Amino acid sequence: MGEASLDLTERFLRSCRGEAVDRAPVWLMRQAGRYLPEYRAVREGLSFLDFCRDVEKAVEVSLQPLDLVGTEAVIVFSDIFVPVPAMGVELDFAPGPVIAEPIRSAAQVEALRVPEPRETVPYVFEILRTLRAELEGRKVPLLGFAGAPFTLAAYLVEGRGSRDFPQLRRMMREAPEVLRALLEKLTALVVAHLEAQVEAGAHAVQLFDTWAGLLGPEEYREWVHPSHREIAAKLPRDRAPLILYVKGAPHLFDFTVESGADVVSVDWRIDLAEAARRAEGRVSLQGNLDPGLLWAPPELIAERVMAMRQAGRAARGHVLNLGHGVLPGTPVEGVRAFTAAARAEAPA
Ligand code: 1CP
Repeated sequence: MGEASLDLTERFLRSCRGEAVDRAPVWLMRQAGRYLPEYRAVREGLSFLDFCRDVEKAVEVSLQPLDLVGTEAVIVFSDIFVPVPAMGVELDFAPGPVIAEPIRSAAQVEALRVPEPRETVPYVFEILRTLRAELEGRKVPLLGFAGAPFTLAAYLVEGRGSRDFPQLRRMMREAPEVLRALLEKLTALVVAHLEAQVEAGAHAVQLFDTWAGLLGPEEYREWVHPSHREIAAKLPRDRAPLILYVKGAPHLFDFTVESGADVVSVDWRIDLAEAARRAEGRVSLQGNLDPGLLWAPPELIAERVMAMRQAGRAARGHVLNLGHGVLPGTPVEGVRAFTAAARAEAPA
C-alpha cells in the first residue's frame, strides 16, 4: 500500500504507532465546545450532564468540528467527570466540575463504589457506537478519553478547579493512605471506562492528566507514574493506541515516555524538536501549538504550524494538535487557519 493512499484512520493510527505516513494528521483538544456558535445552539437550555446524556445531541456536537473547522479525528463528546457520579459522588458543572462534599476522609473513600460504566453510563458507549457507524464511510478516526486518576482526585479532594490544589497537597502529606485508596478506585474506574470505549468502537483513547504537572519529579514518581503504567498495561493497546496528555510537564517528559503510552501529548512549554530527541523513537508525539496562537493572523498561524510539522518529523510519529484545549472565545477563523496549514501538501 502506498503511503499516499492512506485514509484518515490509517494515517492517524500509523502516526500513533510510529509507522510511515505521507503527512501528520490533525485534530484539536476541546475541538467541540463553546467557541463554536453551532455548539452553543445545540447546548442551549440543557444542563451540561443532561447534554452529555443526550445521544443525538452529543453525536451532533462531536461531529461538528469535522466540517466546520476541518479536523481529521472526532473525539466523543463527554467529560472526564461523566463516569464519576455513579461512584456515589454528587457533582455539578459550573462550568467546571464542583463536588458537593469534597472527599477528605478514609470513610468517604471507603464508601465509594467502583461502578461498571457499561451499566451506569451506557449512553457514552451508545454515542461512540453511533459515531463509529457515522464515520465509517468517511474513514475518520474516533477517539475516546478519560481523566487520569490524579486529575480526577484533584477535583474530588479540592472540591473544584484550583490553581494550587492546597487540600490535595495537604492530603498527600497528612493522609497519604486515604489518597492512595482513592487513586486505586479511580484507576480501576478509568481502566473499565477506557476498555468499554474501545469495545464500543474508539480507534484510540486519550488519558488527560491536566493537573499532574503541578508535581515535582519525586512526587510524580510516587503518585502519578504508577497509575499511568497500570492503565497502559491493562488496556488493549494493540486494538487502540493510548495517548497520554500531561499539561505543563516538560520536567516530567521522561516519565511520560516510560508510561507505556503509544503517544505522548506535549504542551508549548517544551520545544517539540527537543521532545522528539528525548523520546528516542520510543513514543510518538502529539501537540504542541500554544492555543493562544489561534488569535494570531492566519499567516503567522501557518508559519508556526509549518515549523511544528518540521520539528515533528524528528519524532517516530506525530499528531498535530494544540498544547491544550481550544480556549473559550477563540476565533473560528484561527482554528481553520490551523487545520488548513496542517493539511496543506507536505513540502518536498
Ligand atoms: O458549559 C459547557 O458547555 C461546558 C464546558 C465543557 C465542555 C465543552 C466542560 C465542562 N466539559 C466539556 C467537554 C470536554 N471536556 C471534552 C470533550 C470535547 C472535546 O474535547 O472536543 C473533553 C475531552 C473534556 C476533558 C476535560 N474536562 C478535562 C481534561 C482536559 C483539559 O481541558 O484540561 C478537564 C480538566 C475537564 C474538567 C472540566 N469540565 C468542564 C470544564 C470547564 C472543565 C475544566 C475547568 C475547571 O477546572 O474548572
